[in-house]
Amino acid sequence: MVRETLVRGGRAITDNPPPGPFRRSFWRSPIRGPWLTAVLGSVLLVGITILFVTGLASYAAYNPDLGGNDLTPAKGLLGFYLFDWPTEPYWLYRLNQGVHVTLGIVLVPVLLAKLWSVVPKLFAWPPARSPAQLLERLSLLLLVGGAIFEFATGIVNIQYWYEPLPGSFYGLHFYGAWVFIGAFVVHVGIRFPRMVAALRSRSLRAELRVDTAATRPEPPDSHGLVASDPAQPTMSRRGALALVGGGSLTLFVMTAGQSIGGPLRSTALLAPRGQVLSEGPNGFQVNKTAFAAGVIGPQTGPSWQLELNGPGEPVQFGRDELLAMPQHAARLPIACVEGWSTGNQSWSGIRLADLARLAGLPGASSVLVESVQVGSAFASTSLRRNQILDPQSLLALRVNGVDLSLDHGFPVRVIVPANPGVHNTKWVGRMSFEA
Ligand SMILES: Nc1nc2c(c(=O)[nH]1)N[C@H]1C(S)=C(S)[C@@H](COP(=O)(O)O)O[C@H]1N2
Ligand SMILES: [Mo]
Repeated sequence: MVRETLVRGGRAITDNPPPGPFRRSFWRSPIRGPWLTAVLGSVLLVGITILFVTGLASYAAYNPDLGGNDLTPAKGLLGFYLFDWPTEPYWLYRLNQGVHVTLGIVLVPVLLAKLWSVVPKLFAWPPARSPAQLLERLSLLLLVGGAIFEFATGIVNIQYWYEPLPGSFYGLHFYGAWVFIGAFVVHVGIRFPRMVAALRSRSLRAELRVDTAATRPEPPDSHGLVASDPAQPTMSRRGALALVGGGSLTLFVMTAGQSIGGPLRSTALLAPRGQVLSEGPNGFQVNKTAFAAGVIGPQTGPSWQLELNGPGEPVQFGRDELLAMPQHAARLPIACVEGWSTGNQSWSGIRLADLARLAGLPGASSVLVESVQVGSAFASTSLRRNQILDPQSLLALRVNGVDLSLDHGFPVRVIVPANPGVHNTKWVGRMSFEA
């Protein structure tokens, strides 16, 4: 008697989900099914892998193992892969960030469509059929939460909406990436065979010829994606893919130009730093103006001097003395972590290697560069040996044939090939070379 009630009670839970989204009959789209999910999933599989690799590379480019650069002090084992970021090819960081940011933005519609395609599973009933299923659902929480977190923090950062971030972007995005990628690897490991089978179940080419009227649901599946009570189609699978692809393409056209430059730059309307300011030699993008950085006083006036520190006594040079030294030229872009970059600019100034020699440390393993700006995380940076030694690495005094403008770092700024923009310190006041 007691046993029977228990069994009946159990059935009641299984068979009578609460009304609304917990019932399979609630989800009626005739195009939802394993095939559509697998198509979107395979795009994300490739895209997110590229995002992860370019993200790790981007982090390495910051030299987080040097001096004051440590962006996430407690990264511990997660920094295992760090390597010496090269200075060649000079466009490496520009390409890396362009791909990372543009791809991240372009994948947003795909991610949203993928989440839509599996949303009935969020309401699976009963919520936990077995401990194993509960564990799987918790891992999906990390997967979906991790994806939304990474995309959201990335977009917030490139749009300069720092306010909603509860901490440093670098730490949040870095740790978030590891949590997310862990869940992602588990998910792909479990679902890969199902994805391949679903992709084989119909031909993409054939599907792209099916219009709305001829659209039929996929055969019933055991995973709860195909509608049990499908509605009349209002959109074909082709239409759904075109909607997602069109959204991605629109986002591409509205952002890619900020990294690629050329004619696309004028359509990069979603990019806060995509546009050039004017045609003049100093007209290329400015991230933070001198005014915004608080560099408005006499710090950069006639009394300004560059201080070089090495093993001996510090030495000082005024701007005229620096201009009297051998000047070298380099055509290099500024490429920001946020994805925007300038075209190549013609910089001229003194080689960092020559400054290391002047400081008495020609074989310096690193240099701490400090700006006259105060109170900003961007006011100092550490560069490593290969960056000091590259003949294109300059302390620039002039750009495109004229003196640097105050906004671009007058009296002197760092410019190093393949360097993240933020490490090309402006308004430099002191350089300390270390053995
Ligand atoms: N002292 C100082 N240097 C700085 C910055 C800053 O805020 N302060 N911004 C950095 C960032 S984030 C970038 S992308 C580049 C931008 O250089 P630009 O303004 O000349 O284009 O300068 C870098 N150098
Ligand atoms: Mo930047």
